[in-house]
Amino acid sequence: MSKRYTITAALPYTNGPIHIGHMAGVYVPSDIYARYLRLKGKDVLFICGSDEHGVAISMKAKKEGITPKEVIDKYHSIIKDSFDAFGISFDYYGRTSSEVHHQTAQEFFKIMHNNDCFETQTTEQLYDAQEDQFLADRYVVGTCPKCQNPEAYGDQCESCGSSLNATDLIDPKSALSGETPSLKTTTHWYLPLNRYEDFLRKWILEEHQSDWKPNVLGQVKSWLDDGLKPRAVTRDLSWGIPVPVAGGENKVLYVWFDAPIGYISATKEWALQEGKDWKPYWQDKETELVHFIGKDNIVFHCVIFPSVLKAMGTYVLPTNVPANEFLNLEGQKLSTSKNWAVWLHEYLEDFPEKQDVLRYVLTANAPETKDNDFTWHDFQTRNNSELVAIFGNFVNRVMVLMKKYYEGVVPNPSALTVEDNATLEALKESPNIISTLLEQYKFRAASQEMMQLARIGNKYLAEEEPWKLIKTAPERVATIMHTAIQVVAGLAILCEPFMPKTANTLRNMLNLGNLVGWNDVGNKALISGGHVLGKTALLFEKIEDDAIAAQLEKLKA
Ligand code: B3M
Ligand code: ZN
Repeated sequence: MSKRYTITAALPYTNGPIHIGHMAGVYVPSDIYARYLRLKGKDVLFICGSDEHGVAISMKAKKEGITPKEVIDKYHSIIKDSFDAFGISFDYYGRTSSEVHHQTAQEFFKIMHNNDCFETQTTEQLYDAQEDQFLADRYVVGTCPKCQNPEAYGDQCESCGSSLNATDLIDPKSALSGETPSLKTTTHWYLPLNRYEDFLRKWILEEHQSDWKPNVLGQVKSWLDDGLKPRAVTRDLSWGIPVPVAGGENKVLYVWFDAPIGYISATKEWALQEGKDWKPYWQDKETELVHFIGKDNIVFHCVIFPSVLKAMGTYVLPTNVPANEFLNLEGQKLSTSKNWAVWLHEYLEDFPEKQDVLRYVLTANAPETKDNDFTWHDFQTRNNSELVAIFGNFVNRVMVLMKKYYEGVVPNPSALTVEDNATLEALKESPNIISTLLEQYKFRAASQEMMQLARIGNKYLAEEEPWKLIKTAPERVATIMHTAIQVVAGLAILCEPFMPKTANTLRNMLNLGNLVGWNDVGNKALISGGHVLGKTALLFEKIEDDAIAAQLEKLKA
């Protein structure tokens, strides 16, 4: 394991709220990874922030009849509140409209410009005469020349992930007027990605062939096989970071040039706030940099941003980019514009205090290797038959019996049986199995191993039936209950990355404090005889059919 971890989560555009697709794809897995490493005692910096430039925001502003500034202020706080409510434990959540970010992005551009990392090209670009607006990025929609997706944008096709020049689109239409664009000459600065092909092929397809996910390697390989082309890193737009060199008047940095630099700016802002040095987290070879993103962001995090970092010369490159695929909802693509989504802030209104249920279900069904589907029926089933019937039931029975037989004071055990030892052996093995899976970014499987430990505890109690022995063999019961409470304590720690709220409740119920960490699970009695337990609290409750029916109604409305 490395000396230091810089973990980044994709900066959400502040043109709308966060939905379950964002959580499943990026924010829950990155938070699981950060929390796990902290529990292992590692030096972790978990960074995110709002992505506040780009055409998507200008279009939202135009649609709502407000300014881009009003749009980003509105959604920056909605998004930040959602992350806080769901326990997404960023060490710092910044925003790319900040002064530090503008300076950092402009500094990157100036250094690269002075080192001849760019080429300038005067070309004919798509233009909407009626709106007097050049049409780049989401200002233009057309057919993707690679995969024929009819809804590709000027800079990217979200279906096949390709990064495009607007003039590549087949049958382009202005997203502003719906008209077919004309052409108008303009000059931009281009990042000649072709210069980085050999470096990218060696770094990714050779050095990381074995530890990067196949879906990521596949996309990168297809672009490299096609040959990389220069990509414009400036735009004829008014909303964005001004181009800081002569000739850059009325032009701004392309949002995907500036946004990933936002990870570094946010690190600087964190360091300023904490009185720390930001450089080791981005410029020390011992730092492990991991980018958590959705698959539509792979080209920017595996090709463009690494090329920028390479050009800058003093930065580390990501050791992994474990991109997830997409989550669908009730069999259809999540869609902000069609309001076919489960918005986090609305989920909390309907299911207050049930953040961990959603975190667990989105992890158990995460689209880690292929697109996956979220259904409300599955949400209900996982809650009722796993969280309530196994995890919650096991913990509750142990706590109730501890109270009933011992006034909440853990008894001392006597001789252990084969069954007791088998259960304690499973407890000892569980953290290692989960660690291996988490360090391979297999969060889905890791969550099921955590649930398996609860299953083992539940089964142990059901088979040992202490309630039948309490009169005839009280010492045996004391041993069973001492064994069972070790499993409950293990769960309190092992469930924390996945369900932090539940872990906190459990730690309080057990009076476990914060001294116990991941490495202690299974290696010593987490709770010894004489330990006074806290008050029992309900961890989960059944979700009834009518609550699910109401969600389906709402979705279809
Ligand atoms: N905001 C795209 C997205 O939300 C973009 C991510 C930026 S990460 C530097 O999918
Ligand atoms: Zn495509």
